[in-house]
Amino acid sequence: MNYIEKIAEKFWKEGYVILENFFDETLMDDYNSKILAHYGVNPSWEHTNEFISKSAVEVIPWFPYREGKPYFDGIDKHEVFNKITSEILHDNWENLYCMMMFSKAGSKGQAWHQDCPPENSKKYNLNRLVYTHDINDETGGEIVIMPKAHKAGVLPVGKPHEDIKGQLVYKPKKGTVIFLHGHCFHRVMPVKRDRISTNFRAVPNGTPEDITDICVYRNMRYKFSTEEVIEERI
Ligand SMILES: O=C(O)CCC(=O)C(=O)O
Ligand SMILES: [Fe+2]
Repeated sequence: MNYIEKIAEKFWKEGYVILENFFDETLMDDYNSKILAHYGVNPSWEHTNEFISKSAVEVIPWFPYREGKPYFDGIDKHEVFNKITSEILHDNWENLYCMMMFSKAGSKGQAWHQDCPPENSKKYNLNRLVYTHDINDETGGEIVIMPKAHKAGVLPVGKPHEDIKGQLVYKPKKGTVIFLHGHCFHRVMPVKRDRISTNFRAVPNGTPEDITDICVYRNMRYKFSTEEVIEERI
């Protein structure tokens, strides 16, 4: 088995795989500045207040490629990054979108969630998270992942941020990539300093474009396109 096959094998066993020092520092510094420049001029909040208070998610998303700003091809078109993706998702996988995320210092992070409903194990998104700055004790915003939860069905009902037995907490460094299955339970801890993360989401061939429209939280299912709670979970 070559190293790319080993990475994909680990992904399918655990629901995620973390690769440190994958992208070089100068590229990450450049991208981090470009992202900060965007939020500097456009710090508006894009979710409704009901969503923020109920979901315990405080993130401002930005989709640069949808705005004709393809500034991040050094990740998007990176050969090994995409080879690993092909090994995980097989032939004819597709880019879903590139999403930048910004959380203000003092914000809650993101509650436990699955990026899309887990009922059909063949319908899922692949998160390809790339960190353009270090996440550490000073920044907060650690990512918490429940290993093997991509095969665990639906996220249990409970408090949005409460610890789950078996969870693992990670502090990704600048240049780290996390390939994370969209059904695998994950959350982001409270943010102490302004936090950026980036997600080059991909999907297997034939996945509906709106696969991530409905997100599963411990207290609800939320539909972004209509800004509605479609299920209360109690
Ligand atoms: O920002 C992170 O570290 C994780 C974000 C996340 O949950 C996602 O992009 O699906
Ligand atoms: Fe997520």
